[in-house]
Amino acid sequence: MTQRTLVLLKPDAVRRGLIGEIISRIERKAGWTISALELRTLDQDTLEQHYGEHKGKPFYEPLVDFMASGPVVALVVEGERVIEGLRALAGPTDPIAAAPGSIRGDYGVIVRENLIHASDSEESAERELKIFFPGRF
Ligand code: IDP
Repeated sequence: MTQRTLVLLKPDAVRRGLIGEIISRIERKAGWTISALELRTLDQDTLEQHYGEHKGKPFYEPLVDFMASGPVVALVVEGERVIEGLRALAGPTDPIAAAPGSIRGDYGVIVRENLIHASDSEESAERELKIFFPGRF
């Protein structure tokens, strides 16, 4: 089952110099391919589209501020069961609950600055690819 997913290396990952480390973990998974990759600073409109489901929650405003606080790396990754696989590689939302060996488990402490976003379903992936790479996928 070949899929595509949208991955963001969040501003904390970029600031901490973890781009290479995280991308190398993705590249090492056999058969997965990076089909787009770009460093960019996200604007409010893009973030509102991306995180709209969380609007109104107490963590929404600080999350958007954090996500706009510096550049992110946006990637499209393609391959066998890549949606589920990247969520497993990232680990759960709370880095303290994430197992060592996962990206969040190895590098994260606080929930907001948890290094990486990866689409959580085929529907989310389709929606997010259109936001970040319109007309390309
Ligand atoms: P996910 O990124 O693991 O899919 P979501 O529930 O979609 O998690 O939340 C989106 C992002 O919002 C998280 O990755 C994290 O950065 C932030 N976030 C979620 N819940 C909290 C919270 O309770 N406090 C602070 N930040 C949160």
